[in-house]
Amino acid sequence: MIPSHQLPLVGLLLFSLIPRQQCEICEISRENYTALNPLINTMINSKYSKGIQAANVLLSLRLGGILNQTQEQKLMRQIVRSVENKESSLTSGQLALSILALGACKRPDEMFKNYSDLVKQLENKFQEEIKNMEEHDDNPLTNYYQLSLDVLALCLFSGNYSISIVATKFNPENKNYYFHGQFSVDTGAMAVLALTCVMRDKTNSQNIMYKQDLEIIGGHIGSLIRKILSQKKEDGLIGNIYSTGEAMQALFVSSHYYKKSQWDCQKTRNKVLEEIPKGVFRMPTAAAQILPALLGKTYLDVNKDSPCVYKSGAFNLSTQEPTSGPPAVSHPQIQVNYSVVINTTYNIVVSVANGSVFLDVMEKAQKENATLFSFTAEESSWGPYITTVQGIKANSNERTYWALLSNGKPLSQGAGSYVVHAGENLEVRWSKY
Ligand code: CBY
Repeated sequence: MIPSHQLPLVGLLLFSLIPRQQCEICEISRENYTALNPLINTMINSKYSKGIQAANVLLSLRLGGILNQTQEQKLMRQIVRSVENKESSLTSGQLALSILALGACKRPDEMFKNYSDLVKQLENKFQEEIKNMEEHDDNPLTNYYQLSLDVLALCLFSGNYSISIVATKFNPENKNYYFHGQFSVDTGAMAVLALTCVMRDKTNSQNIMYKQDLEIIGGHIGSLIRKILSQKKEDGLIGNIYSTGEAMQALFVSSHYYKKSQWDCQKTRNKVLEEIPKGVFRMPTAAAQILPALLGKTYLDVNKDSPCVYKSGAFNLSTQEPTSGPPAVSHPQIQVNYSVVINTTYNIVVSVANGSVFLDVMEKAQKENATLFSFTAEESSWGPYITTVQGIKANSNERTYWALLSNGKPLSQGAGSYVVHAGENLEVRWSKY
């Protein structure tokens, strides 16, 4: 007889014994691999100014076993340079992603051996995130997407972290899962991957202290999966096109938390495949975040102890610049309205070349009136992130940022990639998430 209070734990143990094949994974078949060529070529042929972009790309290509050793070495060197560069201090999630990428598999001529050093650094950065939350009204230094990456990397690379802190902080009702009150699918999906790693890692542990926390964490995963599924769209996407890959990964690793009838994996996959030729994934990070799911892989497949696989022969890799890109900038000029909204609205009409992006409009406006339209941007893995306008700076302790809008609606692309249209009303608005 099992005492009733132990039943949830027994259930949890049984779940963890379910063989992985039962997971709902709908990777594309080998014959259809050519559909992935634009993604892979974008990743391989881009020039990475930032190590963090290279980390996203290396992780993705390693999970797919796509690179040859020379290409891999080039990406590794860039990442190693960025983690060793003392001046550019990485955020916790950037370091976590670098660890995942560098350690995703074991190479015979391992060129980077100081994992344990990096993992120690990550333990400290994770602690700083938690400390900041305690001191600043539950706001981390970065965000919950990055805290999830932290837990995931610590879990996969045998770092130290407190399970009870994970159980408390990752409660799905925590405000950090939401922007403007809207559940962030990207964030929830990354948290599911991290929490699932913790569950798998600790379920067989003899430590009785973990029991209660693991039950709580299991509850969090269930609830996050429900929230992710509630963001399913008619066309199969989950959240938007850029969150769908990570949502798929989360659903792959947690298939016993939902019924088969609740998610049509093929429909989601086919919609994503339809979008590839349209150039939707022409940013290397966008390509890197969608690829693993299409190959049936997840970040939980990162295995620091198994050798790297190189099967680039299965793909048609070109060394040319990716062809699908924004429409070639042609001469005709177009006019757009641009405004900065704080409490007052500052308007200007600017003309830019057809095919220009949001950032070009901001630069043109700044040139015409440096007082009203001055701004600064920082390079992120998704391209430029606008940090200040008129000297007013985004601040994560206050949850403030500069939102980008077109005709009153928030954009789902950043300033460096959104292509503007004639007559459009573009806006940067001082906002709180
Ligand atoms: N990555 C991160 O730290 C970012 C996590 C993330 C959830 C991310 C989306 C998802 C991802 N896969 O990386 C995220 N965005 C966050 C957390 C945020 C907030 C950052 C605040 C903080 N303290 O860290 C914030 C402020 C709410 C935010 N994103 C703002 C914006 C707008 C940026 C405007 C600017 N000032 O430059 C913008 C453009 C939305 C808007 N209309 O204002 C925006 N984000 C977008 C569009 C996106 C998507 C990018 C898609 C694309 N093709 O460019 C996104 C993928 C992402 C990056 N944001 Co945020 C979400 C989506 O659409 N699915 C970890 C690090 C190691 O790389």
